[in-house]
Amino acid sequence: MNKFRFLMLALIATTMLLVSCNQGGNSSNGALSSSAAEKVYVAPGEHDEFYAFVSGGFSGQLSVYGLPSGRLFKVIPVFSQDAEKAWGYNEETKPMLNTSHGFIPWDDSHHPDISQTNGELDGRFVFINGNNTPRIAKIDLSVFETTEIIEIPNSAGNHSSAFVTENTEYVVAGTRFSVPIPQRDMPINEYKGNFQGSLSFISVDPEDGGMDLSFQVLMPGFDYDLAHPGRGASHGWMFFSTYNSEESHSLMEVNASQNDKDFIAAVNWKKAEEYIKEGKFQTMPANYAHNVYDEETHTATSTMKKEVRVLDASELPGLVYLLPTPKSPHGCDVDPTGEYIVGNGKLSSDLTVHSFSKMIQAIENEKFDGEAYGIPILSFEDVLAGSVKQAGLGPLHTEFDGNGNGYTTFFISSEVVKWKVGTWEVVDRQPCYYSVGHLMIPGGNSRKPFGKYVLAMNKITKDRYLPTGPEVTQSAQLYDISGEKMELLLDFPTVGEPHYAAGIAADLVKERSKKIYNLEENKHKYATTSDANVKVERNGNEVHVYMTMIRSHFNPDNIEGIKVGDKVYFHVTNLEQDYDVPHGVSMIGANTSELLIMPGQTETFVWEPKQVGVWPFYCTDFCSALHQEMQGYVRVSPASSNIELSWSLGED
Ligand code: K7E
Ligand code: CUA
Repeated sequence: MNKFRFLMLALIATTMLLVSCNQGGNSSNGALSSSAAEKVYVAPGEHDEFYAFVSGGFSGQLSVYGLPSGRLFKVIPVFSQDAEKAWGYNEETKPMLNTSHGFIPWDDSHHPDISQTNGELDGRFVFINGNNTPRIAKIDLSVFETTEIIEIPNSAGNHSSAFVTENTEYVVAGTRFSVPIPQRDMPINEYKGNFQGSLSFISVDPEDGGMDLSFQVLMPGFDYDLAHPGRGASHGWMFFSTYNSEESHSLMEVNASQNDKDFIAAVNWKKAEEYIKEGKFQTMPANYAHNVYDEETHTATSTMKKEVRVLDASELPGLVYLLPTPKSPHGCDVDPTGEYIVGNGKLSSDLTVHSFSKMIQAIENEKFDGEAYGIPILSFEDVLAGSVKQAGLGPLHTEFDGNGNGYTTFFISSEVVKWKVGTWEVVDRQPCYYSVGHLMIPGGNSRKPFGKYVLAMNKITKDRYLPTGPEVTQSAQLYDISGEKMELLLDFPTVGEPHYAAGIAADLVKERSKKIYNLEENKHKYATTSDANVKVERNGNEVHVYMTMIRSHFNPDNIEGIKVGDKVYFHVTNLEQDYDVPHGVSMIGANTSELLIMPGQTETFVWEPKQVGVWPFYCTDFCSALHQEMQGYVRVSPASSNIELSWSLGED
């Protein structure tokens, strides 16, 4: 260790000691030992060991942090417009937010999941759900940008998603709210027996990652809450937790808590593929958007799809089985071997663990305990592997470390509880500050968790940070889980409300991270890849400016002949071919955001000048010593004027 680093650590350690003295030296007050400080200290210029992709909840975005430091690297815009990156503001990305309801500039994103090959994280894509206007987005980890969004028809509250299968054959999206399928005008109190759920299987092309809604499984009118894929022996199955098996439609906190047990629905998607092949599906008319961002044209297109293949679970034997699971389960988690499926009953103090091999036996021996709308209910005792008894209050989610331990969050008793897979005994517990929801172990949803840290994501922080008015930050807490006992290392604030997160060893991602866009490969319709092609064209009252930017000027930087009432499109190409040299551009009075344009990329904003005058534009990203000189003027004349269109750079 060099001297500087030693001094820093000593300083941090002293600060920690002071903090602990102030708070009475009680670990429940947040004091940390100097060894904890050392474990999260990543020296300036050094890299973190893991990426953590943390959902933004009601922010609609996905944040990228480093672990163990908790440093925030980027907020990737997904479902919400983001003026910082012009997402949903520039002409190129507006189509990404198109839906059957029109342009929807916001969503609620909960569950990121990283693509897998042979059950291990491969670091190519992150998928994440939009709950509110049902959508699945794909983020390409070579550019850390959202490159595809597909809307989900016949769905409402797309919550049990986006979870990938062992070879990323599918991304799965289950509806939380059941609705009339197809949608129609009908009385709400006729819900029971008439409303339905749908579980969507979106195929992912093994070559280019392209998504396609392959088929949907039509289900009874329950609420489908969470999902996780089978792996190993259970590969080919997908497990969904359900609540509201009562099929109630009002005062749900009472009416949907009547049944002693709801279900985990086990869906055999390999069987579904057979039924599809045999033509046992129904083609339903639908209307949903499929939005794709093309990296060569730097432009998104939105296509409306008109039908979907539907399999009816009530009519197709062997497609779905229901595993009784106590007390309105929320989390539905599968261990790294694929044998155990954990249901976390929100109103139970025990965790229910089902056995996949017992489930298969029970199916073979027809150990059924009735049926729901033609779907067999398996007998509880015949699928039960065991239960973790009296582990805490309000269990929500479970992850695994790959060393035979499960970790479950308890919202009400506000803690993470560690237990042994197989013996079901509780071996450790650590408090969370406060009211923890999801937790994440890097690689936790795979055959091979990295098993070094667990990240707990908390709903309430109260006194943990400086107050910031009525709204205080949500936060994550990092625990070292490499020993027998968990050790709290770090609190850090998060953007929006973190629900689930996905973590991966940085080495699996960083080598593939793109540095620039190659100018020669730029196929944008309005790209200007050399200064020789700079121009301004008028077509009626539509004006197209073909502009370039390079340190430290725009070309052209003087434009005349624009008139009030014109619609001016600025198509701006960044000619730089160096890493980390974006330029920005913004125009006074433009009813949109700035553009932040990466080297080799073209982006477009529209300006509709309303006032006569000479109006400036400028670079918004401090790009060079002469960044402040990176500016220009547009002369706007009255609508009736006949000043000729002209443009220039460096002329008197
Ligand atoms: Cu927040 Cu996964 Cu939407 Cu549980 S869910 S906490
Ligand atoms: Cu270009 Cu600042």
